[in-house]
Amino acid sequence: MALLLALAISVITLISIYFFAAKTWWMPPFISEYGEAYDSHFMLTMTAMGIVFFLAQLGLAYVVFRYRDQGGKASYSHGNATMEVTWTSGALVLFVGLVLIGQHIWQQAHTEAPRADALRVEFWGQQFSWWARYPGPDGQFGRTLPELMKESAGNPLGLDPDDPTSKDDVVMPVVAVPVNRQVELILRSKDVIHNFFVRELRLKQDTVPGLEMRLHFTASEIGNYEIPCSELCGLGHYQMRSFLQVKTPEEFEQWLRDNAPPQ
Ligand SMILES: [Cu+2]
Repeated sequence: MALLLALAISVITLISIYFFAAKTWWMPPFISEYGEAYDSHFMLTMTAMGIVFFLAQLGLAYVVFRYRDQGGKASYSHGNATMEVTWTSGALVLFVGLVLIGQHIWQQAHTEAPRADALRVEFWGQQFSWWARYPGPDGQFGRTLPELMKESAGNPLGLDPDDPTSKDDVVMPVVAVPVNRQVELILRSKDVIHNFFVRELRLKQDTVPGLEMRLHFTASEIGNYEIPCSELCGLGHYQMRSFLQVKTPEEFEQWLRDNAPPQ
């Protein structure tokens, strides 16, 4: 019985490792400047954790077999302090080390200043949809007032009609961007914490009510990419999604004009 269990553990371990090594279920190809560094850091993490996983499961299989029931009396063990300290500090070094190696990728997208000519777009999360806002020809985001937020009145973000800079703001349920141009995304939330996640950009960031979370990226492939909300935000969370549409510069400008509010 113990031999069978040890074998089952080993076989399940090998099958799991095979699916990761063969990349059976994997991320789609990346389309942002962070992709290469992100993917190599991801592989480093997976390899390090894969080795730990393999050794730990092998150890488990060995112990199951080695200490199988042989009719003797069980004895009490108080554990081994040296070994406890060794693998706890080993795990600490591994986790902190991986964070230190990878943090420059996060830093590039979040704390480095965007280029002066970057396209600024606000992206708002709400239960349970997304809204993108463009500043329009005047380049300025108009004032928004919470008491004016009303979807049925066609004003989901509460644009203030008394503010002249809000008159040309474009509000859309999807976010379109021109290819190969830097975009500064300003993430906001109307209610609870949501999460902006585009696998192809290799970017993921919470949207927090009351805060403006900024990040920037340059999309290099034309296409339509899903934005599933990735923070459990309520009953309708499962259907909260939008799309990132990467277009040619001409198509993008046309799209902006087509969706501009009537003047
Ligand atoms: Cu959400």
